[in-house]
Amino acid sequence: MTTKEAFAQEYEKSLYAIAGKGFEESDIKEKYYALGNLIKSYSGELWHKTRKKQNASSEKSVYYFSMEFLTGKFMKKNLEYLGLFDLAEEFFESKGVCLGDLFDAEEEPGLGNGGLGRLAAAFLDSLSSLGMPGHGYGIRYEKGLFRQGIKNGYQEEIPDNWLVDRNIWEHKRYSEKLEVRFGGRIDYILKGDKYTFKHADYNVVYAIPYDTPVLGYKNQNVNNLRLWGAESPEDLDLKEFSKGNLCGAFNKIDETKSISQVLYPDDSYYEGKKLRLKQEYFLVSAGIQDVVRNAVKNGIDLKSMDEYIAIHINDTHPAMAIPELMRVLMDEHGLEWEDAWEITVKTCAFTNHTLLQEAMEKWDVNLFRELLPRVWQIVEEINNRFLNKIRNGEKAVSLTDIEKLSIISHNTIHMVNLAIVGSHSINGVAKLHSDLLKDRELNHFYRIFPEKFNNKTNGIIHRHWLLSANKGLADLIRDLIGTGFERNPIELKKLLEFTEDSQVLNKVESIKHNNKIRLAKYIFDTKGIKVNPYSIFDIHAKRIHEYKRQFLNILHVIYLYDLLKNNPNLDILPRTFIFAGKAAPGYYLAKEIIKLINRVADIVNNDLTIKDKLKVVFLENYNVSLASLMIPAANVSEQISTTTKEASGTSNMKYMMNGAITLATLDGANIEIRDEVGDDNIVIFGLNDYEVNAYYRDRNYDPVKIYTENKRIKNTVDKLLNGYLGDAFGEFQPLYDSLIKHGDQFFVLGDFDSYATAQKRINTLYKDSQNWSKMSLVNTAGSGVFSSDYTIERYAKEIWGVGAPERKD
Ligand code: 26W
Repeated sequence: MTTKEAFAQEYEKSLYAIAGKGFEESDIKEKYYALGNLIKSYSGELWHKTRKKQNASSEKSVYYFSMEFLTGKFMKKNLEYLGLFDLAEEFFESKGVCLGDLFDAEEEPGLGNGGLGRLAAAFLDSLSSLGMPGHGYGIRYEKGLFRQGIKNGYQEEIPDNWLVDRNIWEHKRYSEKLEVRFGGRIDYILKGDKYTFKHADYNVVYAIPYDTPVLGYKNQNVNNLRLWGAESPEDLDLKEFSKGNLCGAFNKIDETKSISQVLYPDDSYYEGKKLRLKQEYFLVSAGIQDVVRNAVKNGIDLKSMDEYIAIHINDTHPAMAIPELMRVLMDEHGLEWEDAWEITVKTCAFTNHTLLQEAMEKWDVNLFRELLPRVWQIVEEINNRFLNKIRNGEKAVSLTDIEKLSIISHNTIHMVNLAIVGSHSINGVAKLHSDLLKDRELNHFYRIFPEKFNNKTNGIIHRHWLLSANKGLADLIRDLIGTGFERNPIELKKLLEFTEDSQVLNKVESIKHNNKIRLAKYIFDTKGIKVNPYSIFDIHAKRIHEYKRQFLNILHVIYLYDLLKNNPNLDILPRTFIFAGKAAPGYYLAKEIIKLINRVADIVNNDLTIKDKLKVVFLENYNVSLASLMIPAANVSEQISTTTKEASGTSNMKYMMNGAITLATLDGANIEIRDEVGDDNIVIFGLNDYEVNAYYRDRNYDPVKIYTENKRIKNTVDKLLNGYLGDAFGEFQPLYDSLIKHGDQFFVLGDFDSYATAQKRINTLYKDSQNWSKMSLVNTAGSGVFSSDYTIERYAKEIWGVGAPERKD
C-alpha cells in the first residue's frame, strides 16, 4: 500500500498536523495520535469508497443495534487489518521507539459489560471482514463502564474517563444530528377521515453521531460504527449565569448529557431505571430515524424496506426499535398500520442472550407512558392486536398462556415479549440455550410462532484471539498447515495430523510457556506477586456473578490450601489460580466474592509452609487488552457456571483456540466444545441440565443436608466463619448464608465434590506433558468452527437474507 520512505514522510507530516512537533520533541501520546491520524488517512479513503459502493448497490444492509460494543483498542488491529503492522514496527524500531508503547498509550473504550458487548464487536468485525454491508448503532458513553480498582481487597469503582483527552478514531458529524423526543402529550388531529397523532410539549435531546470506521481484514472494506452522544439544544442559561446561579445555568444541559454518560452494568441489581429507559429510547430513536433517513435518501421505497434493510436487536435492551420503526413509518411517512407492521416484522430480528429472569428487561407502565407517550400507544396497540389475533387464531391458548404472552401485564411492559412479537426471527446463542428457550422459558411463544425460533451459536474473532494475541502459536500453525486458516479457520483441523509429532508438541508447550512468562511478568509488575511459570495456570476471568461460580472455585482453593497445610508434601503440581472480572456496583454478593478471593490470595501467597505450591491472583480491571494477555497463557480454562445459566459463553471458545483445556459444566457452548474435541480433551463435571431442572421443579435440593453430611464440605465452608481466613466482623457471613440459609441457588455445594474430582484429574493429566500438549493442539484444531465469521454467515443466510460472498475453499 505504501513504501517505507513514503510512510516515514507521511508520518512526519501527520505529527506536524497533530502536534506541531517533530519526532524527537513529541511525547508518546502525540506519537500515538499522529500514527492514528495517519492510519485514518489510509482507511478514510477505503471508507469513502465502501460507502459509495454500498449506497449505489441494492445489496441488503444490516444495522446492529446494541447498548454495548466492546471493541477493544483500535491501533494495533487497524495496522494489522491494513497490512501495515510490520512496516510501522520497523519504522518505529529504527527510531528507537517500541510500537507497543504507542499501543499502551491508547485508552481502551469500556463500552460494554462482558460477552454481549464483545460479541457485538466481533460481529461488526466479521461483517466487515466478509465484505458485507453491516453497521453498528450504539451509545457513546463518556465514562463507559467503570475502571475497577482493588482497595483492601474490595472492588472500587473509578470513573473511566476514556474520552478525557481525544479519541482519534471517531468522527463527530454534528450536521447529521437528530432530535429525540421525551415526555409531552399526544394530540389527535382529524385529517379527512383519518386520525393522525401530533406529539406536543415534548423535551428535545439532540443525538449527535460519532462514527468510527470498522475495517475488514485486508479486504479494503470499511463499515461504520455509529455511536450517539446526547446534547442539549438549549444553551447556557445566561440569565441564571449572570445572577451567579452557576448550577442553575447548567442544569438542563447536564441533565440531557447524562443520557450518554455511563453504561449501566447488568442492572438486575442496580438502580437507575429511568435513565436507562431514556438511554434505550435515545439509541433506538436516533438509530431508526437514521436508518429510515438513509433509506429515503437512497431512493428506497419504504414499503419494500425489508428487501434492503435488516435491523438486528441485540438482546431486549433495544427492543423499542420495533415501536419506534412503527412510529416513524406511520407518523412521519404516512404508512397505514398494517403495512408498517408487516415491514417492521420482516425487517427486525432479535437475539436473546440470557435465561436469567432478572436480566430480562421490564418497564413500569407509568414510567414508560410518561416518558414515551407515543411509543406507549403503539406498544399498547401492538399488544391488543396480537392478543386478539391469538385469541381468534387456530391454536388453542389457555388463559395462563395469554398472560404469559401479553406484552403488558401487571402494570409492566415485558420487552422480551415485544421483541418476539415484532421480529421475524428469535435466536438463542448456543444449542442448549436455544433449546431451553423453545422448550421452557419461551415455550408459550414457541407454540405460537415455531418458525421464528432458531439457534445461532456465538463466535469469536480468530484474527484477534489467535493471529494477533498469540503470534507464537499462529506462526507455528502457518509453518505446519500454511496460511489458509487465516481466512478459513476451519482449516485448523489440519493440525490433527500433528498430534503424534513430539517435535510439534514440544513447540506447543514452549509457546505456551513463553506466554505464561509474559503474564507472570505482568502479574509481578502490577501486583508484586511472583508466580512460577512452570505451575499450572488456571484462569477464571469473566463478570463476577453467582451463576458463574467464582465462589465454587475459591472454596476449592481454600480446601486445597488446607490439604497442603496439613500435608506440605502432598502430591500436587504447583498451581496458580488467576481470577479477573468486574462486579456490578450494586451486586453485594459478587463484591463479597472478590473480597474473598483477595483475602485467600493474601493468606496463601504469604504462607511459606506450602512451598509455593499454590498462588492466587486477582487481576484488576478486566478488559479486552488484559484478556488478550491472559487467555494465551492459560493451561486451564474455568467454565464452571451452574448448568442452564450461561447462555453460551464466548471466552470458553477463546481459551480453546489458545490451547487451554476446558474445565467445564455441560452448560452453554461448553457442550459444543466437548462435541468438537471429544471427552478425552476436556474435563467435564457437575450437574447436567436435567438434574438442575429437576431440582428446580421438585424443589428438593438440600444444601444443608450436603453441608452436614459431607465432612470436607463442612470443613471448607466453616472456614468462612471460624476465623481461619482472619476475618473480622463476620465479613463472609453473607456468602456463608447464601449457601446455608438461602438455599444455595447455584448448587455450589451440590457440585463441590464433582469439581474437586475434576480438578484432581487436571492435576493427573498435566503430569503427562506430551499428552497435555496433544490435548492442547486438539483444542486449537477444533476451535475454527467457533470463528464469528461462520456465525455471521449463518445470520446472513438464515436471518437477514443477506448474500454472503461465496467462500473459495
Ligand atoms: C438488563 C440489563 C443487562 C445488561 C447486560 C442484563 C444483563 C447483561 C449481560 C451483561 C448480558 C451478557 O453479557 N450476556 C452474555 O451474552 C453472551 C453473548 O451472547 C453470552 O455468551 C453469555 O453467556 C451471556 O451471559
